[in-house]
Amino acid sequence: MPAMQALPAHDVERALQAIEMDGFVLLEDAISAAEAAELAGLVLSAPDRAPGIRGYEFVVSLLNHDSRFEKLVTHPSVLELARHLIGGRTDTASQHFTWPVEDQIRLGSVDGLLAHPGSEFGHWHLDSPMGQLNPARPVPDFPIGVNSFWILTPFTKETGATRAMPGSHKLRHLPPATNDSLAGEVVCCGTPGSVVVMPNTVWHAAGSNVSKKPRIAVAAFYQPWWVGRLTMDMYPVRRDVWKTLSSGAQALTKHQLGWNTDFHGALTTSDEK
Ligand SMILES: O=C(O)CCC(=O)C(=O)O
Ligand SMILES: [Fe+2]
Repeated sequence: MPAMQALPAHDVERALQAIEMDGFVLLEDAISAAEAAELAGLVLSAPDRAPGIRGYEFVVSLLNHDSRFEKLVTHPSVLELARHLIGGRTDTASQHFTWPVEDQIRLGSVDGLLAHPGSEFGHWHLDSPMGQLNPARPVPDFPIGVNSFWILTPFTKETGATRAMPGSHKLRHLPPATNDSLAGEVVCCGTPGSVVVMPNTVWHAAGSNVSKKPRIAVAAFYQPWWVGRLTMDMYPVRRDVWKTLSSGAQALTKHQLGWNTDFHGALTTSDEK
């Protein structure tokens, strides 16, 4: 079974090469195992859930639950990769406009990815907005978002680790509409505290958790400064919470303060399930 490339968390240069070659990369031990365990517990106690496939829940809007999640979203290597992949130009010479460097990437969402024991295989997809584009047209050859999947409990085939297709970022079309295994897929195995960085040009799908424990991850999704609220299930950080965040996390989420909060979609709280 082929594996994804795994690198020390500080090695941004080689991580970019791995992303260029395969589409995604694992940064190992980007936070400590103890921090991962603490955050896994906080995902389990977070109240706002949106259902996924059977046995699977998105635990939405984690910064509103606990500001300790800002440790993930402001991780310097992940930010550097996101900035490189989707940030604006930093040279002023050939552009008639520029955008402040510190505002070139923004956070779309910070959600827990909770695959309970017995969860089903997820569907192969590209993250928003690629799946909303015209499927009869080529997928852009540049990303319009970068996801980071923080591994908080062990990711193995048995626990339902995310599956991903190396090289799919160069295919320029959507994956087949299936949740079956695809030839050439890799299972994104990793230990708690590691993070998979994956631009939204990469085919991927959740695995099925056949273990006895929940599989817990956090997805922090970064967008370029020229992209707005992609879906109504991206929930904004609350203003009172935003005021308590670090300046780095504030810069990444400030745009969300303008998002309408009247719409709550299929959001439920755990005592309403
Ligand atoms: O939970 C997983 O393994 C995948 C989740 C996913 O694809 C996503 O949140 O975009
Ligand atoms: Fe996804």
